[in-house]
Amino acid sequence: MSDDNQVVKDYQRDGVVRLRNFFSPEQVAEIRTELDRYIREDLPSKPADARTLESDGKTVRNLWRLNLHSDYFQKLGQREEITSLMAKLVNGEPVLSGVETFSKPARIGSGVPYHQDNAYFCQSPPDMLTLWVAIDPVTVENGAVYFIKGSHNTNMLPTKPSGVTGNSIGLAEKPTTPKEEQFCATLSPGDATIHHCETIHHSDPNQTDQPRLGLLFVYRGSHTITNDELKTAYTEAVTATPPA
Ligand SMILES: O=C(O)CCC(=O)C(=O)O
Repeated sequence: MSDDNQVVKDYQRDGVVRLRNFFSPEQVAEIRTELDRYIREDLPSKPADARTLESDGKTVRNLWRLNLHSDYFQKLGQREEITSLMAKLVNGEPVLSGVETFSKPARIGSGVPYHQDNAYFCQSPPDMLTLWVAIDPVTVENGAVYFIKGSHNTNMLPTKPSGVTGNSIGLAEKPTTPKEEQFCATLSPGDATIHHCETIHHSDPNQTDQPRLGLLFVYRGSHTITNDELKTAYTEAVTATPPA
């Protein structure tokens, strides 16, 4: 079985898969340099919904819409070696619909409530996913993402507005799967995970001195369409706690 076929098999079964050395150390270094440059030189002139800040009002929690705001990240997300794998996972022509960061800075990085991404993406069929690439080491202590394997098979669960800036909608009920039984995605720089848009996941605040920067690429199959019911719930939540 080729590597890609194994990834497809694991992804379909579990709704999440970890890929070691997805980007080389050189690519990771280049991405970090470009993110730093973007924040310093470009972000100040971008609209408010290009980022979410942490509670200190100055540290970046998330960069949003980098595919629209940056040629570099748009091109990176469209590289053939990436999109050829994405095509197999979204069951069709992959459309790059987002590039963003979950930066989780040292000491101040906030948590992410239990959620399914399709509460934000609102797509039917749910042929949509996130490729999450570690730029920093990701450890249990600095806020690794926890996934509930197989939860992409449970359809969409009831949601409620979370009141969390940057993650406005979450699950109405905390899942019963204990944390010890969840998949904790510890990663080295350059490693990645791919998760289905209905896989339940969450992450804790970062109370360590080690930052935990992740760069995310979101893809959907070109055949997906907006689900009005999901969109209504999302609009209510994001209106209460913009921008995402
Ligand atoms: O990076 C994190 O802590 C959470 C990421 C997340 O929620 C997502 O990829 O949808």
